[in-house]
Amino acid sequence: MKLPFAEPFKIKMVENLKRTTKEEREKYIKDSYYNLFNLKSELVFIDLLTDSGTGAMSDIQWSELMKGDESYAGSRSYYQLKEAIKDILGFEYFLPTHQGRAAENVLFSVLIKKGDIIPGNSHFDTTKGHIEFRGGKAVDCTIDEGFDPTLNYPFKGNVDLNKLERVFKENPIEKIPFVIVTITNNTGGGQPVSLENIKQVSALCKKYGVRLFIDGARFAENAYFIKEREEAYKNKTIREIVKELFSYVDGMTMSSKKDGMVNMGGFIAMRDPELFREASVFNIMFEGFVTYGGMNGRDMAALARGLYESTEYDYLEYRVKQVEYLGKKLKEYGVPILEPVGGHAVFIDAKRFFPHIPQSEYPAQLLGVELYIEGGVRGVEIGTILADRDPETGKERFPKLELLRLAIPRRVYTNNHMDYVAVAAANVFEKRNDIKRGFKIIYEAPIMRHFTVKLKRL
Ligand code: PLI
Repeated sequence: MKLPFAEPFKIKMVENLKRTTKEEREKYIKDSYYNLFNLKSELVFIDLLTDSGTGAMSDIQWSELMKGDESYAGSRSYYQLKEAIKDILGFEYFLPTHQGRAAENVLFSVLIKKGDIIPGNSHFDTTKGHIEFRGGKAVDCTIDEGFDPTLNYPFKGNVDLNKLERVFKENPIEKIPFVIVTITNNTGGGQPVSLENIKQVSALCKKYGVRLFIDGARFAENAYFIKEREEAYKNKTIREIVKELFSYVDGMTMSSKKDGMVNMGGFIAMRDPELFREASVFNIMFEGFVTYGGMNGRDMAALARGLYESTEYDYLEYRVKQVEYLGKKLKEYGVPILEPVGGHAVFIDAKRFFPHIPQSEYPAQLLGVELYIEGGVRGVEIGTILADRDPETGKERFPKLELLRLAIPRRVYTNNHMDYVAVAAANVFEKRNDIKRGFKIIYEAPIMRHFTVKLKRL
């Protein structure tokens, strides 16, 4: 018999979970104004809100914490991280930041002026927020295939070169400071970008003299998909793929809370010493001195090790296969999901789950609330609430995809947990026609409203 797949690690420490009843959860979520971000984590049984900063570190990473050097300037841990970034990603210069959005804040402070245009592939919400906060405009150039949740296409995160070139041609080129490609494309369903696409985007950017950056939060998962799905790279190692990919770009922003395998941290990495000097000024102002920038020495040491662990094939195979496993179970129960399944999360398609609920009543949020009540499982809405209002018109934006994301923390849950999640979702799906209405908003912030929104059942 062929040996079955098993996790390439064993568990050294456990964290107990608390069980609650359905009646209790109905009260908890009502008291939280139907906003899943307002729930205390101990009231959640399986927490799939995010894979960001929620992973389990390895024994070696924990031992790195003890070796961290907390010197204000010139910390040994900083140089350890600098070496790892050079070795794995190939960048000469880097600045640590306290997380990914802080990296965006620092880099965009250098590069974006009011009226600028920043093309990319479905910019993540903090990326779009930091662009719009500076009076810039994020233009989504994702391929059309990326917006069809039922289409099985291997690289749905790819940038459409025609759309990108149109942006270059239709605007004064000096208004386009850079292009940012997010790997994997989180907002679009954790979908990968092919190396061929990166190469072509890079060539187009060079032709027009526009810089190219990668939002690399999930670069290692993206590299796994390249190895599995892109013929030319099937015999390359993950690290060879990663090195080649970053060789085509000018720099990157990183939320180390994802493929950095740490609970907090981020960085900007780049090739250009002048950009490094300019960004250093903002890093010192917003984050901290250039050799710690908002990170503890020990966390930089754990991150250096995390970059090596996340680019190991065995780890990535386990990681992506667990996400696939949940997707397969949900499909078996008839729950409509976005396909193919992404690298870090399964996205349930709320438009097909609740076809009778209009986007103006937030069907993906409704699904999130019902799933919490059913099983104590917490996902996150990637839909109309997240899309915010148009900053110019003040009108709600109704995105093409209305999704509930079930993001799986790295090395945290077993496949028994995945079975539980799938049954909870199947139970909600069974009674979907008894759920007649969604929500209305009773409070919202002017930007990134999803974190603090208050809702009322209709
Ligand atoms: O949460 P931060 O500030 O460390 O990182 C921001 C960020 C940037 N880019 C991408 C692609 C992200 O996914 C991202 C954060 N993502 C979160 C929090 C998530 O739940 O997906």
